[in-house]
Amino acid sequence: MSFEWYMDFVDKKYNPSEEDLIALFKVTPSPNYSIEDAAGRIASESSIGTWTTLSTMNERIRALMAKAYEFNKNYVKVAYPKELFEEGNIPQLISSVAGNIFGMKAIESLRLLDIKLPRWYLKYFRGPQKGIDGVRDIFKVYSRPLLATVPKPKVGMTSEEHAEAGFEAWVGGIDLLKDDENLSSQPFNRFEERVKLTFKKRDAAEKETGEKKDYLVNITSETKEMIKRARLVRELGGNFVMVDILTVGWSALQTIREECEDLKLAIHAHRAFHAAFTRNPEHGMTMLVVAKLARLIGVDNIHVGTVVGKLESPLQEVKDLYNEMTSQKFKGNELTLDQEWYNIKPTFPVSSGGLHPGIIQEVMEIISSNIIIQVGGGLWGHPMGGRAGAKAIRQAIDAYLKGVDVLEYAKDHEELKVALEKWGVSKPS
Ligand code: CAP
Ligand code: MG
Repeated sequence: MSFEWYMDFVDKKYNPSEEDLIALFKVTPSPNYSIEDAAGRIASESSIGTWTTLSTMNERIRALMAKAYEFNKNYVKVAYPKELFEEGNIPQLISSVAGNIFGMKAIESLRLLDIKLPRWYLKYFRGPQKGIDGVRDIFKVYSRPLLATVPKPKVGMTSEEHAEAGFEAWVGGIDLLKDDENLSSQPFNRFEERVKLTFKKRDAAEKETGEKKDYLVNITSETKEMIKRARLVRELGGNFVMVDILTVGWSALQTIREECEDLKLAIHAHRAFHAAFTRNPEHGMTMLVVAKLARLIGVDNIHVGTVVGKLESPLQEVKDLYNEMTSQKFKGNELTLDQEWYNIKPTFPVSSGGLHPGIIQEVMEIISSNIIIQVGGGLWGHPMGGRAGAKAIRQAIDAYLKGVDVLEYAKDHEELKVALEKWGVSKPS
């Protein structure tokens, strides 16, 4: 139609500059629309355009047009000029390359696969404060996965019960106690009481074991409240806060990152809510994009999936997430883009969700032993209790690191034997 100008945003000869931000999309046009029709709309609506030509256009603004420039089957790359993005503003980035475009009628489904963040953009973010090495330095543990557990039932315990569960798990061999994603400050377990009691138990467990123990304290709440809660964690001698990064939002995460710089607190990123928009292979945004932005803002740990556990986490997705979080130079493939991280520290991948002593070895084989492993039900469901559950997990890890099959190792490790009698090597769903 004469008033349309979407094809002005398609240029297959365009050669992106190093300063361009590149987005890779999987595009399914609606019936009667070509891939170019769809791509032109994506580039237009996510940069300067709208549905019709405009009397207010001029040459300076034309220079800001995004260009759909590379087409490979349903995969389209769009290049965005630097000036489209505000320095240091993640919400604005998402509102651009992951905003209105998902609702365009000419597009049946759209998935933002990856974003290549240019070097100039990275400069405006801190990245992780501790990173993998810094988190490991807290525990002085370098040759095995760090171990975390969430007291289960995931909410319902009183503060006293929560703190007691922490003591049992820490003495059994867990490094990190973790609040569950939906535990904040409920009537039966108020934040301040839980944190004070639990850190007292943490000190007792350190005394009993002679090992460093710590606590991933879920501060998820309204932003000013999160700052208050983070300050209490620091006051009580903690080194970590946990944030449900997607339910608090990007702006709040950026604020908390600034606060944690001053408080010297590491951030554990829980990704609850991600599957609402990352799981559909045809529509939404990949967890890779979420994880890259979280690393850029500066979370120290982030959940990446298990492949073998109860929550959907496909092998390639987990491998890409692990590599993108731990490398300084990520090599892209058909569904991902190259990414250099320069001086942004790596983020510690966390594998969690339906794990138990019988399948921990598979997680380390598939992903790596340089991870944080969280085991909730697979520890608190142990017939001999939480302390034995923790021991069983440490025994399963020891077996792997010694190259011994877990069934063999269980022959002379009681806690592991009992765990395998209950769960075997089953994969929960
Ligand atoms: C795991 C968990 C975690 C999930 C999150 C839960 O408990 O505490 O929140 O791992 O998923 O509430 O389910 P279990 P992901 O160990 O008892 O399964 O790590 O994929 O973000
Ligand atoms: Mg949980």
